[in-house]
Amino acid sequence: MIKTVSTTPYSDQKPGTSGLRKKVPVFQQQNYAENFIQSIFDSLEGFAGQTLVIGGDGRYYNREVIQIAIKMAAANGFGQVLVGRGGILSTPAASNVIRKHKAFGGIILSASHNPGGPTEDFGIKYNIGNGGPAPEKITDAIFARSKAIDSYRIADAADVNLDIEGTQTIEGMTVTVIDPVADYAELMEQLFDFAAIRAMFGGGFRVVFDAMSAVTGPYAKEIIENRLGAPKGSVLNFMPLPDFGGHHPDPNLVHARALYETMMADDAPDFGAASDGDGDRNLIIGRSIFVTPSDSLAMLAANAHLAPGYAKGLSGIARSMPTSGAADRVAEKLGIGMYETPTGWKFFGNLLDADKVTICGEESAGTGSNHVREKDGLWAVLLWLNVLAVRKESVIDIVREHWATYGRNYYSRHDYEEVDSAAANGLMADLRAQLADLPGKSFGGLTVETADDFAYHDPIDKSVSEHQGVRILFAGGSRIVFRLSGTGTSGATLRVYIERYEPDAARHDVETQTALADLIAIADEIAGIKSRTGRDAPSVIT
Ligand code: G16
Repeated sequence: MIKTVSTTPYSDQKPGTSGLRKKVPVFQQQNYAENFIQSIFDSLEGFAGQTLVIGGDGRYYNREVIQIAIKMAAANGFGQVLVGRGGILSTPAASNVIRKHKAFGGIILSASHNPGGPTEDFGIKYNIGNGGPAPEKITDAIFARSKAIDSYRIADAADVNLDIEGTQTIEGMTVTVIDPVADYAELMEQLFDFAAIRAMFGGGFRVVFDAMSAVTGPYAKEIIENRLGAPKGSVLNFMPLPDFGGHHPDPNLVHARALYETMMADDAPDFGAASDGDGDRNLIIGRSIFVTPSDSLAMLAANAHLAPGYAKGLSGIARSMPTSGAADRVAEKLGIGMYETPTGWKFFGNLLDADKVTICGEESAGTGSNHVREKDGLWAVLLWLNVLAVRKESVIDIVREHWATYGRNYYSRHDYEEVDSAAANGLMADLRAQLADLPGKSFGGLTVETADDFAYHDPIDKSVSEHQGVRILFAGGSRIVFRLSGTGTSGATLRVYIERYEPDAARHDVETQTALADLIAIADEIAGIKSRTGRDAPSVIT
């Protein structure tokens, strides 16, 4: 039986950088998830009888919302739901399933790298038929609908058994529980030279992958250990846990500290990597060298042709605005297009669909390509492994040679988390007010060349996205960017991105924070970070 249930709107269901992210107790309010899911369906047209993909990163509340989403999909007229066994689908795997099975779209339940558990974070996002995050015109429509919604539709049916692969039926809609790993592993085998990587592992190359008790565990076990033959135990923390073992499943130097220390030790493995809650981010560490996400994008772009899936070269590269300019130099050398987009993977979708770009990346540990429409943690790991297997050099040698060829973009991001929202908004407003006066001013020997609030003009659909971050560019190529995160769930997170370009190879060995010290001081001088936030130091430095 299909029920129509009366409801009242919530005012806070505005999707952020990547879907709606809130604390679990917020999602547990009466009809909260239902309202948002109905608002998604009400903002779409033409899905009657079509396929919807549903899956999540396995965090606390995943199974409950999956049952709700399946029953609502049935009541709203979808013809079929494909759902990952156990309710599991990594974000890139969901993107692949949507594309491969020509689904109308997908609902992915995740709060990415944010912690999970009864009082931690949860999230819902909608992906369109190309497999990518819904563009702003859809997320804006969802938000508008969520403020006016007065009822939702749901099938009054028993829960679907998510743990057995196969087909069940709800109100005439087919629900197929699929192996969450199979389609994705098959795609990776098409893109990369598994035989070469297998041979490298057979020759004693040591890899360690930390799945951080999150969704990539089953994928990494199957691909890295079973198919590529790395020794059992190469994949750590491979059981997805609802609370990620109490940790932040965030692959950075703070939350993946143990991996970092392993990789800095005298007897370190050759290659270390980690992924996040939903499997779309990556951390790459070679023996005694951390590769920043911005550098990793540039290095993967420069070497991608060594993998079979990219042998014919790249059509172009895209990066988010705060990501360092390292990839720009690669694009220039390759003679291909370079696109600078706002933060958020959704902005890459049009460029990928139009084949303007093949590889995209963000400073926030995201790299990916046209194989799906999401960033993809394991993909980045496998591309690195493929490059290492072909070049037969160490990570540190590849990094050093890259810097020697292109110059080094020293880069760091300073996050001030859970700052008072009014203070953070005030800081940004004051920065915007200073923009016109900054050009020509000097700060400790560095002169501001230009300063603006980044606006993106999408070259494909001509949409304009404004207020995407304050950029202060100095003569000589150094840069400071300020923006507020769109993924936090309490207070505001101020992100300060600091970059300096150093062409001289003799100066490529300076410790990053030291190399950026003058710019870090200037950032505080211009924005008054310490006085406004009351913080002496960032909460996280990446
Ligand atoms: C999401 C988006 C990314 C973005 C990141 C950080 O990643 O998909 O495109 O770069 O958030 O965004 P913000 O700086 O606004 O917090 P994820 O891995 O959290 O889904």
